[in-house]
Amino acid sequence: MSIALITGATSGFGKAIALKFAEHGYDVIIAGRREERLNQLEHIIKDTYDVKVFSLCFDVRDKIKTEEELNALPHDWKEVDVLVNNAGLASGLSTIQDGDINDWELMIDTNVKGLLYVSRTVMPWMVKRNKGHIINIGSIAGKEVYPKGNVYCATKHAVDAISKAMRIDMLPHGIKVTAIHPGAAETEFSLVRFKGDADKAKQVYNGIDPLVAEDIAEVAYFAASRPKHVVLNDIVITPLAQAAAAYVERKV
Ligand code: NDP
Ligand code: 8X3
Repeated sequence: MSIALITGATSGFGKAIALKFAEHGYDVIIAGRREERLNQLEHIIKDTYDVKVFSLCFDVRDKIKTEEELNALPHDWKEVDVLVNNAGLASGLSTIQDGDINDWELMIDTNVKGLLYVSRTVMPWMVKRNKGHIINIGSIAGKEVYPKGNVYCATKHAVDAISKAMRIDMLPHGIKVTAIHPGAAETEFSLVRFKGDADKAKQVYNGIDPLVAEDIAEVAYFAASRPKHVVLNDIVITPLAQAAAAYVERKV
């Protein structure tokens, strides 16, 4: 039996990825801050698939708690085959001169430092076994910058750089590193970015057929299910209506 650990599994991509891996027989470790959502997902997976589920409730920004929660996993659960570093967010959309420094810190602490804390703990388990696959969820914002995207784009550029660096460091250990960079996808992402303003969030997807979480889950599982000698290193995926971060064709 294989094990997948997915951060940010309470919503959007992470939830869909956890369900997809469970559907394909993986035991899954699901992580996030919202305990009730983790419990709900744990029940759904256990009721639907014949796999085991372990829920971990922690904030990836909390270095100590992240290490403690992961290190407290039972020995067998530490044989993680696939780590999906998905937890992340955008907070706010404004020029740098008008930016809210708290938003910047939230994004840097979550998207960059949180991903590193989780990876720093889990990667040695993979190295010990000379086996594993790390899937980092970047963004099209990690490949280009767009107006008012500044710090969010910087954090996702960091994810892109970290993914490349991981690939080099993991090479002697036979561990795969895949970075998936989605464009516009309708999840809770924009609701979070606009701090609960549902109208503003909806406008992001006006007149387009956006990606949905299932699209990303399919790609993540496809990457994880290639033969041993094949690695999908870097994948940019957008909806048909999006040619680049800021080039979107709307039918309105
Ligand atoms: P959602 O808001 O639907 O999901 C985000 C997930 O991240 C939630 O499960 C949330 O869980 C978790 N999360 C956020 N902050 C923390 C934290 N501090 N500690 C632990 N978990 C946290 O958005 P998406 O599914 O769209 O986003 C998933 C990833 O995909 C993010 O990294 C995002 O940047 C990236 N992305 C999204 C795109 C989009 O258009 N939707 C496109 C490209 C990339 P909880 O709140 O329970 O902690
Ligand atoms: C999310 C996609 O274009 O809103 O990472 O930054 S975008």
